[in-house]
Amino acid sequence: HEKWPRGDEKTWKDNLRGVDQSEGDVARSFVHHVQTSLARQPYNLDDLGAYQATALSVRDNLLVNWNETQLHFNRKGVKRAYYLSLEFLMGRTLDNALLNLGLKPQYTDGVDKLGFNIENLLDQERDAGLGNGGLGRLAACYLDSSASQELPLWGYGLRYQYGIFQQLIGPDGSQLEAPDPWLQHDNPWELPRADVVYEVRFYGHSERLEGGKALWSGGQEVLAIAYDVMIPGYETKNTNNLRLWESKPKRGFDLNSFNAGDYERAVESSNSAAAITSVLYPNDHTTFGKELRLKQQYFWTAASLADIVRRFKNLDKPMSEFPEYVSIQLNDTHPTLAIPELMRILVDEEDVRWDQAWDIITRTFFFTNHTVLPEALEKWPVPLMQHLLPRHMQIIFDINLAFLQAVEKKFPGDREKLARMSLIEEGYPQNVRMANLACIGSHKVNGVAELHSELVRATIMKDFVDFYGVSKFFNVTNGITPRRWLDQCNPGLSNLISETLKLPKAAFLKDLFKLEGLLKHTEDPKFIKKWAAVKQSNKERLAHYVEQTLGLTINTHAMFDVQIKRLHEYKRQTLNIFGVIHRYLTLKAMTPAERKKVNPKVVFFAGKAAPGYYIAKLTIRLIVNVARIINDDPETKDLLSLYFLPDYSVSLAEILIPASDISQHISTAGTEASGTSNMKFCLNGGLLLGTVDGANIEIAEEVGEQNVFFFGHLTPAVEDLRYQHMYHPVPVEEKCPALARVLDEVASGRFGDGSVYEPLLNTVRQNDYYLLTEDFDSYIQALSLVDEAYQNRVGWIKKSICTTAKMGKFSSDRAIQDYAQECWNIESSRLE
Ligand code: B1N
Repeated sequence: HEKWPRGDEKTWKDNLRGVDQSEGDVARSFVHHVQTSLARQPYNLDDLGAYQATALSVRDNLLVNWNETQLHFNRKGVKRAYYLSLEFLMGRTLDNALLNLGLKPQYTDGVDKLGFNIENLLDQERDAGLGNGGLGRLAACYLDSSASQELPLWGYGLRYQYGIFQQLIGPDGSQLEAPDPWLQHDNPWELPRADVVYEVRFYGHSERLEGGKALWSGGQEVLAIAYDVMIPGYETKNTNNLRLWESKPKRGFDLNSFNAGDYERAVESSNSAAAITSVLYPNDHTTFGKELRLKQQYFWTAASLADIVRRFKNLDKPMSEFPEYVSIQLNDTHPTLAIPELMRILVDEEDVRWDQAWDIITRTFFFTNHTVLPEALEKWPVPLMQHLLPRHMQIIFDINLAFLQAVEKKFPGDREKLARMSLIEEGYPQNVRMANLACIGSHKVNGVAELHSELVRATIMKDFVDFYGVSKFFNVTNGITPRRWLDQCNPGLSNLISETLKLPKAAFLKDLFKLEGLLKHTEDPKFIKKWAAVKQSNKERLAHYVEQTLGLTINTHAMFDVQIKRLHEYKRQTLNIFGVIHRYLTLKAMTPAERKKVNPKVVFFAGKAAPGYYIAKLTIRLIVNVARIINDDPETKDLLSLYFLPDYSVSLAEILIPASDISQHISTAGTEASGTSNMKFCLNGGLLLGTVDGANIEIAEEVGEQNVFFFGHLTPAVEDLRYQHMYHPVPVEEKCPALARVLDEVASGRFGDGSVYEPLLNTVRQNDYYLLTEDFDSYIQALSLVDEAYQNRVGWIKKSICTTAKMGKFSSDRAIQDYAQECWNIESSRLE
């Protein structure tokens, strides 16, 4: 690399000076892209065109840094880590890129000179919604942190044509789904890599050869094409890569069928190849056993491993050293096929002996579990896997045989243990248990918050803890990037913090523990006033958004109470809406004099339901219809109003979170693995109303229990309570009269045809698996403690400041360092 490959060295060097970044140069580069890349006329350039020109200009900066980062790490021959995730919920890129590059002022002025407002241009960008919720957004935060910490980490995922569906609310209040064509106007943040292409095989047959090898042939071959997304670090030139794969037919059409006059068959193979990466599966926490989903998983892991192995081979090291140069993090069980796939590559293609290959595997992979809910544990029918991936099925059986022999040796005669630990679940059909495979193929297994990791050890992985010892199982509490979730979404607060701490923003955005410095100022009345003013203006920003998009007017002097997350029974949006109805009934029963003492409150919900999740969709319908009634009630509407904001997304979260006074994280204890929006609210000075679950617990440890509103039963009680509900049911009327009253009001038709909600009400009246009847009273009590605390406004603001001040632990920079040190053994290296 030290010699210029061709031509005149000086000409190269003179022209390789990078991209200019002064304000005048910004304008020049913008206009250049308008003229050439976009081929548009300046006089009819709209905001969308101006956004595109800005994005292309910023991208030039990223590309230079991206290239140099790859060269830098290649030259150093460093160990790399790879984050395999089916979901990367990136949201928008332009604002983040400007912030991380430190170019926001130059671009603000540059586009201003040309007659555009930067904020309006930022609003033109579509979210990259390649994920469902927390798991996908976590992956995005980790990419930001690894680039910012100058760690050599790449993400690998799929380039879905359609991301998470767009949510609409129909006339009767139900969720409707529309496709999300996010790639419609070209995506400036990706770079197609026509030269990075792999062939991926499906179906066919596998013939065993001597020495444990096999020959897999026939079937269907499709192409995987790489698209690279640049991931800029904050205050560094280091720019990492997210490589997304697109599927394409290997041949545009099958010439044989074409000649036979069967046009439909000829294009069929091309249709099915393209289908693989066409759409993100919109379910979280459930598995459907769909063949196309298994195809996605294999397509992605095969392409990613081929790429990783090729990069390793460029180092010219023996295969035995693979784990010294490569660590692979499995984001949940979705990429577990990477384990048998690497076995296949090593044994069948690289002539590595079986035992040595298995040793390489178990030093390379690391596995993160994100849920203990049984319906989310992935299983694939053996016949399906045999058909689609015959060689992998053989490998899984062979791994299982050796593994069960080792278990038998350690626990002789324990047939039940063997049956539980087997990679194969018996039944008709048999199933492959992906979590068991991910566990035994990985060096370490982690959960995502202390309680959750403990539950992983005590429940789904208990037998494996007995077998391997406890040190294989550990915790990495999730984190969030303070760049997006403080500075970008709440510039007012970020500026106030910087001014108060007398530190440049970079100081606390890179070391979030520095926020503790705010604690010194909690008694300063001027600071308290400024803090309150920032919250107020964020509420107004949200109200403005709602006015613009829904045409509704919001009282910004009310308390803002927010619950935004995927709709799921375990997250208990039902508890919240029943609480709202309870509040409404209470208000209705008050005299006007009593009402005068009540503090006004606005309740916000947002979130998507999986399209096939009937109860979750019914919950949305109930929320929307309750809102229609109570927002229209002249007696109460100034004291209580309710909004369901459609089409929740990363961008909407960036507006909602900074505006919240209190947010709700109210899952049945032991069901929410971590939660990450709880961290985002607290970082932005919102207080937390929650159960003793997931990361809520660690947040309370940091900020002090006096600053968190906890309620409800604890995890150890849940199992017993469920048992009682099963075998000694008590009617709701007896167990919890207040809740029974609410259910009756819904059933009676007060919020529209009550019979519609019968199935939803029955989930509570019948076995109440998520224990609403057990937690409702203490929930209502916690809500009144919130009201009481809010009456003392200065006291509330002090709580808010103390909360933000103690969020240091929840930076994803800390989390990514935990992974880098505990698992991957990779080192930071700064590009100068
Ligand atoms: O992962 C987040 C956690 O903060 C949340 O508590 C947890 O619920 C979430 C199957 C999932 N767990 N499992 C999923 C997503 C998609 C899918 O197809 C399961 N998501 C979580 C980050 O750790």
